[in-house]
Amino acid sequence: MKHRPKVIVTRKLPDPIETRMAELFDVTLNLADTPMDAAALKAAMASADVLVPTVTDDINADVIAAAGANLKLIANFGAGINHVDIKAARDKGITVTNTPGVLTEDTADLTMALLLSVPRRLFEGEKILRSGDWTGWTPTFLMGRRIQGKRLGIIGMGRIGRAVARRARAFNMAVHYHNRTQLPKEVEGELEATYWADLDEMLTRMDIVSVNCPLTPATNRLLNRDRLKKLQPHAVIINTARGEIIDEEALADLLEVGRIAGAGLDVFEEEPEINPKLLSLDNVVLLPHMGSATVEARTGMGEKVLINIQTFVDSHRPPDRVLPG
Ligand code: 8YV
Repeated sequence: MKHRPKVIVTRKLPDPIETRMAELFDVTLNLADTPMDAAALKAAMASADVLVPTVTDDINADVIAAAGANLKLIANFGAGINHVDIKAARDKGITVTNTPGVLTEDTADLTMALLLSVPRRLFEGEKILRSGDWTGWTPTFLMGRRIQGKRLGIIGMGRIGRAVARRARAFNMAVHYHNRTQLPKEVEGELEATYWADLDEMLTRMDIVSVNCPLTPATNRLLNRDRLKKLQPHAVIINTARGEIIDEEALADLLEVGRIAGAGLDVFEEEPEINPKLLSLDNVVLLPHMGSATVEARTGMGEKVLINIQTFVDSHRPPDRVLPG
């Protein structure tokens, strides 16, 4: 690849990252931050050497087919790469990279924030206070549920799942997990985590469930209506991974009738659309996909994008190469 590759960035990135990109590459930035539609993405793929997309860009097989002969790298800004057709990219000889590791702790923090907010009814309290309806302390006002001693079932024990487990141990929760593969015994021991090979069995026993796995064909709607019904009525579900992993309509139905006690959601099936049923419920806390929204994480993600592009330009293997699953 040429020394100063033509790089097209689909969204506005943190200023220091954009400045460094301009120093290193022949870069086209999106300072207005207007989302690019399929036609704009195809035009970018046709003319660039490197595309830097985000979760808001659907880099499907059709968009990849529009790639010009020079397009050799898709350097995603973000860890999740479910919005990129990795196989289509590989078939066309395009390398795909992502930005894992630098957003782990912040996403785990946000998971814990939701995990605390829902059982302790923080947003209901906030709402009442701001609406001027608070008439003062009473012994039975806004009673929630204790966190300590509860069973947390983590679905997906990668970097983020493990970071959530460490935090949960500090809150004296009992950590359980379901994962494609069981963790090495020493890691399990360190996290004091109990493995469930069978997700259904784990779900029936948990007080709180946290979704921390990537979205793949295998995890799409992993928590379908039948599985959600396996949860105990007092259970709370937290999702900071991808909306598509849960059947959102089924979740909203079950929350509405009190068949599931509560939910804390940072991600949704049709972002930025939110199921209106969810919006009307008091037992859910909803956030606008902000798990990695810290200056530190977003800068770290940008730095990873820079390193991935530069190593690729220098004919080395980029550190965060994603392989087709
Ligand atoms: C990012 C995320 O904000 O990294 C991910 O997978 O979901 C978020 O942290 C987003 O993906 C940026 O593209």
